Amino acid sequence: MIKMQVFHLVPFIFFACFGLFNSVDAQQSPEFYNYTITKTWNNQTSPENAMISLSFSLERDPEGHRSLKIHVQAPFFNDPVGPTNATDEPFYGLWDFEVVEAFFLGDNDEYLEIELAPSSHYVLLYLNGYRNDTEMYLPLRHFTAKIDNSTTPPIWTGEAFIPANYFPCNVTKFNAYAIHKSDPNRRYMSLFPVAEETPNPDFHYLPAFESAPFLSQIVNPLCQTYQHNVKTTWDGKPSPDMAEIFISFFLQEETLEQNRSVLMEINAPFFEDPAAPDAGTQEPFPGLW
Ligand SMILES: *[C@@H]1O[C@H](CO)[C@@H](O)[C@H](O)[C@H]1NC(C)=O
Ligand SMILES: *[C@@H]1O[C@H](CO)[C@@H](O)[C@H](O)[C@H]1NC(C)=O
Ligand SMILES: *[C@@H]1O[C@H](CO)[C@@H](O)[C@H](O)[C@H]1NC(C)=O
Ligand SMILES: *[C@@H]1O[C@H](CO)[C@@H](O)[C@H](O)[C@H]1NC(C)=O
Ligand SMILES: *[C@@H]1O[C@H](CO)[C@@H](O)[C@H](O)[C@H]1NC(C)=O
Ligand SMILES: *[C@@H]1O[C@H](CO)[C@@H](O)[C@H](O)[C@H]1NC(C)=O
Ligand SMILES: CC(=O)N[C@H]1CO[C@H](CO)[C@@H](O)[C@@H]1O
Repeated sequence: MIKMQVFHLVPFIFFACFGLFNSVDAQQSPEFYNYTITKTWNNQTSPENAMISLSFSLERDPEGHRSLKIHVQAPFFNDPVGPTNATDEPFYGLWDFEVVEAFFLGDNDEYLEIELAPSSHYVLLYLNGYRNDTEMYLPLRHFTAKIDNSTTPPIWTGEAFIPANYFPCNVTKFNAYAIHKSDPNRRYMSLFPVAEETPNPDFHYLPAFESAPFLSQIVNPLCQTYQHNVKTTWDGKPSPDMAEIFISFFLQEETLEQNRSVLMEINAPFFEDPAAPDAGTQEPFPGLW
């Protein structure tokens, strides 16, 4: 009888996993979602007539990880001059330099803050509620920036792949920004600005964020769960013990440390009948059924 239940479960788990991987592997040619920042944070025309173009597309990074690709094109002020620190590590405090930023808001006021600089520095923060940093050093493996001094004004372009598993669940709104020049001419620009009479710039002001159709395509695989419960015997009859077994699958995207896998979580009544085998748990146990 116990063996029957095992046979019943094995194909079920197999098909569930098969479905998960299939849905993830579908890759379409990318569509671009383009935006241009032209206003200051409080809805004024930029004194420099600065235009910052952002283009988003859902693409896999060079290592095959699902990502949001961000392409930036912006005037290069070289004011303030960028930092000289190494560019392969997050630069906490990059907002004090020349930067272009994008913030993505999801469930429970969780949001991802992305800052990219012409000097190839970056910083990515994850926040849980208004200005509540919970991650400040998220690594970005694929970001390149280029400066072109041959144009007037000079421009910089940048291309970053933001891993899908960095985003909050249910990304519904976003905003984008640019900061350049030095005090007293420091400029704070916003894609979705606030009203003119607002006293101070605050890029974390979440009510200014707006929705966009592409945001629903940013799916963090860690947010996807598949739940099933088993409450019948192998032949479809109700369990004589009223037993109900809950099985959840969490699709894990590959990380730096781990290949892609399915996390399976089980919640079941514990009968202790028969008693557990008297053997170590470090090795597979043939005959567990
Ligand atoms: C959107 O941006 C992409 C990448 O920068 C560019 O190739 C494309 O021409 C832009 N599309 C439109 C309609 O401007
Ligand atoms: C940049 O380099 C300076 C000088 O070495 C150091 O004091 C500073 O902490 C570095 N900043 C960051 C954000 O790593
Ligand atoms: C900030 O985030 C932490 C960690 O997620 C959470 O426990 C805390 O309640 C948050 N604080 C506020 C003020 O939202
Ligand atoms: C562009 O000009 C700035 C100074 O204005 C200089 O620091 C930088 O190296 C130049 N970059 C290139 C690619 O020529
Ligand atoms: C910004 O200005 C435009 C008109 O130029 C207006 O339609 C819009 O409502 C303003 N936005 C805010 C947030 O005040
Ligand atoms: C991930 O997969 C690669 C290629 O199959 C393998 O070489 C590597 O050992 C795996 N890493 C882990 C942590 O399982
Ligand atoms: C409101 C909403 O869209 N909720 C969704 C959030 O994300 C989870 C996991 O992807 C979905 O199951 C919810 O429907």
